[in-house]
Amino acid sequence: MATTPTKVEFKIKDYKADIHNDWCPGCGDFGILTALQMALVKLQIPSHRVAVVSGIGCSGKTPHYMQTYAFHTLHGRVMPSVTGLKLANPSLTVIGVGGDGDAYGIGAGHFVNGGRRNLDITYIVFNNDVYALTKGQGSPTIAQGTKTKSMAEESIMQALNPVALALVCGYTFVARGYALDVKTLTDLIAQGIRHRGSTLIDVLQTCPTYNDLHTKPWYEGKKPGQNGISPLYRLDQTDYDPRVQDPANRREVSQKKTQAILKSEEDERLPLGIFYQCEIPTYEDYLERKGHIDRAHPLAEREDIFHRDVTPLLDALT
Ligand SMILES: Cc1ncc(C[n+]2csc(CCOP(=O)(O)OP(=O)(O)O)c2C)c(N)n1
Ligand code: SF4
Ligand SMILES: [Mg+2]
Repeated sequence: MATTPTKVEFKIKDYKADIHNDWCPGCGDFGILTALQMALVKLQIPSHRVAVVSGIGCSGKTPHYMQTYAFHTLHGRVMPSVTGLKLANPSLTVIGVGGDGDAYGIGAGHFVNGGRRNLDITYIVFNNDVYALTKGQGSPTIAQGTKTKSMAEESIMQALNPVALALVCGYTFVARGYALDVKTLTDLIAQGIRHRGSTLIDVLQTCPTYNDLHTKPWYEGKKPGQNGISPLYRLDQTDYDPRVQDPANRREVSQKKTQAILKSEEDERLPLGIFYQCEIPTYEDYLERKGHIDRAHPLAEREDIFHRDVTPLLDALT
C-alpha cells in the first residue's frame, strides 16, 4: 500500500550547530543569530541549501553556530566570498554576516562594489559602533564627539551612515534592525532573504562589554533624561512606503532613495524596518543572458571541477 510522505518541517534546532558559543553574556549577537535561524525556519529553507559567510570579529563567529554550509573568510572579504559562492551555485541562499568594522571599514571597497552588482544575496551587518574583537576601538559608525568606555578619546571623525551608503552603492533592499527585538528582526531578515537582489540589513547591536553608550537600557529609553521613551520606532507602523513601484521610472527611484536617506539621517529617533526596496534584474540574470552561467548546471556541480588535474598549473608556477 502506498504511503503518503510526511511533510518535512524544519525547526530551529535544524539550523543550530552543536558547538560552544563564546560570545559574552548579554551580547546582542545572540539575538541576531536566533533571528537568522528563525527566519530560515519561517522560510523553510533546508539547511543544506544555505551558506553563511562571515568576516573577522565577534560577529564573524556566527557561521560556526549555524548548521548550514559556512565559510569564515578574511577581515573585510565577505562580499568577494559571497560573490564567488553565489555565482558557483546560484540556487543556494547565500547570507553574508559580519561587523560594522568588517563591512564599512576594511571591507568598504568590496561593500560598495557588492551593491553595484545586485547579486541575489543577503548581507547582515552587526553594528555595535566598535571593533569588539580587538577590544573596542571606535568603528566607522561611532558618532563624532562620542566615546565609549573602551576608547581613549572622543571620536573626531564623522560617523558613516550605513543606510545612505548602501543606497548610493545600489543595494536594492536596504533595512535597519535591532538585535534585541528578535521577532521583528526575524521578519525583516526573512523579507530580506526573499528579496531578489542585494539586501543590506544593518542591525543595531548591543555590546555590553565595550559599548556603554548604546546599551539595552538606552535603546529602551531607560537612561536618565530619556523619560522612558525608546529612541526606536518602526517604519511599518507609519505611512512610510519604501517600495519602488516602477523601477524604470528614474524620478520615482530618486524620490524613494531621497526619502530613505532623509529617514536614515534622523538621529533624535531611530527608524527600524525597510527604508528602500526595488526589484530589478540581478547580476546572475545578466550573466545568464550572456551565457556565462547556467542555473541548471551550476559550476559547483560540474564533475570536472572536482576531478581536475591542477599539476600543470602548479608546475607552471615553479
Ligand atoms: C587584515 C586584518 N586587519 C586587522 C585585523 C584585526 N581585527 C580582527 S577583528 C577586527 C575588528 C572587528 O570589528 P567588527 O568588524 O566591527 O566586528 P565585531 O568584533 O565588532 O563584531 C580587527 C581590526 C585582522 N584580523 N585582519
Ligand atoms: S565583546 Fe561585545 S560584541 Fe564581542 S562577544 Fe562580547 S559583548 Fe559581544
Ligand atoms: Mg563591530
